[in-house]
Amino acid sequence: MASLTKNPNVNKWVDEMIALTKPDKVVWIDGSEEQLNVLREEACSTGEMIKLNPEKLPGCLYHRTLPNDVARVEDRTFICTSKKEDAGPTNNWCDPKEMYAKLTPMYDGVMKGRTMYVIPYSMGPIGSPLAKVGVEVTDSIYVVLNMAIMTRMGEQAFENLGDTSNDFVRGLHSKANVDPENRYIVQFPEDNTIWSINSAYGGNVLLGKKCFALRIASYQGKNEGWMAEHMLILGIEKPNGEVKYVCAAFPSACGKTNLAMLIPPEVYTKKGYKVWTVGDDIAWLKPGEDGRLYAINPENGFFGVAPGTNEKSNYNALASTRKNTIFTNVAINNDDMTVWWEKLDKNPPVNATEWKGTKVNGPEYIAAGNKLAHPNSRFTAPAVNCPCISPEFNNPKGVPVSAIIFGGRRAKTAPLVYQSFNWQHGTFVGSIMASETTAAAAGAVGVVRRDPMAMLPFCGYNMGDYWAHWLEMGKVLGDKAPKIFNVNWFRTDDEGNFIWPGFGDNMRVLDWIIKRCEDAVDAVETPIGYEPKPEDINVEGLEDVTTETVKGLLSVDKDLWKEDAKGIHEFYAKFGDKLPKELEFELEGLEARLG
Ligand code: OXD
Ligand code: MN
Repeated sequence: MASLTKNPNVNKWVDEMIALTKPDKVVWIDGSEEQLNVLREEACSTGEMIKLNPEKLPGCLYHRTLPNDVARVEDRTFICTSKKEDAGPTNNWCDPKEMYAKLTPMYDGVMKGRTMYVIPYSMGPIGSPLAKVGVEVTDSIYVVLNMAIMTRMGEQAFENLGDTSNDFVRGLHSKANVDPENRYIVQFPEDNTIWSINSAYGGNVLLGKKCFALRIASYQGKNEGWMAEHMLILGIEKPNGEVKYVCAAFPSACGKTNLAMLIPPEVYTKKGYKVWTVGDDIAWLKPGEDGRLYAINPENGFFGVAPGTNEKSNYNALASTRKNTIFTNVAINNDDMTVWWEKLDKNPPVNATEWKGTKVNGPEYIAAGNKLAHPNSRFTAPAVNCPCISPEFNNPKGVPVSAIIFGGRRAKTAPLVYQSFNWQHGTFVGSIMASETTAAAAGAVGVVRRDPMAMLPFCGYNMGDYWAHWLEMGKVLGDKAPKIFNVNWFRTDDEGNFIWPGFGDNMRVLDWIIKRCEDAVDAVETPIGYEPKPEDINVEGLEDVTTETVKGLLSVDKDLWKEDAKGIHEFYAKFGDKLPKELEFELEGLEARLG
């Protein structure tokens, strides 16, 4: 099939990839519904995808991955820069020449007997000065169909690139034999290149997402004066119609999608507050003409964790999945070909197929201690489906950011919310983020790990240099910089129960944050930052939470923090002289204030 672009850089690279992988056939993806329908039919005829109930879930497809291939694989993810120190102590590193030499034979002829799909895509709205183009070649229809939801895919992306530019990210993916022993997810930031092999799971193979929009883009951002962050973007519309935008970074599976699509509690909706979703996972941020920081969501859909999503926890996410959505590794209700996952409702299907493909009696299977859906099972849903998608979603300029929020899952240390003293201190607050691990990444669950800015698995270069870039951006933005906050929805009582109700009620904390950005409310200075006066967190309409409860949620246990500071010293020590002096200074300041 003929190329869809005159761009010689794209064509040369695609020819090289064809010569390497030797597919039987090459299909350029133009993005048309017609072509996508042919691929959907083909995938359903081979069993790669399963068509779901056309009345209840129109346009929805089901896919199951191999049980060995259900999450991102951080231990097999590499940043290959010519100098090891440019990848830094938190990334796996390998010399690019060595890695190319190791992987090239694995790709040699890997697509024999298969079709290569050439996918042009834009990360960011077409025509946006903040958008970037990628081309992914893959032997997986599942990848094509997911990229069709997650990106602006097809010929239009080439229009953005033009006929001569070389500024596109080259992504080579082959599922090969889905062999976990030879699985590699490799970023070559100096070459704008990503090679992924032996996986067919989302985060490893939808190369526009984590690999490009975070790892490669963070590196590009450092060189080009912008930032690629693991952040949701939401707009809070106030009763006067004004919308304030905030970005928030949480480690994987801490409820980013839930916060992004939050429905405010009644005390707020009845006054006229509304929340608009711009993005649920990734933000690209760049200073605008007026000197403020602007954010776009480079993605075009949501690749969300299904279990736990329900009418109550996230009405908008669930609504987003009711048409044209791909479900991966959830359970099927064979009676009506719909889908089910843990906590969707209290009625697991009796006639079920669990995520690995075995027919089971759902309630009995669960009673025996099994899960019907994999804990990291996903929906890939188009952003346009979301009832609260922001009218600014496609705005090429992006949205102006008033606040940046960090957060994690900490049972005792971090209070419900605090504000940093300034951008430098805020950078410090982001750098000391920590959380308990979850099922989104392979490995142990429930272990506390440092996850600065929620970027630990996604920063495409040395995290010390990344912090320096943050500090630099603060200087560029000056007094127009967003205010920086930290939140923790996950404090527990002595029995291990969450104290704060979370979900829609997080609006009460966002309300304080917005008021702080507007200088409309006071704060109390504590050793760790500015905290609300307990009575300034609106608890009207809450059953179990009083101002007294909030007071407890805001308490700072100095001994725990002193212990934490020791851990931060250890963590910082890894970065040697790449650690910005400013952060060391902030840590010393914290310790001095703790006494
Ligand atoms: C994700 C993740 O899939 O952060 O978004 O793991
Ligand atoms: Mn994420």
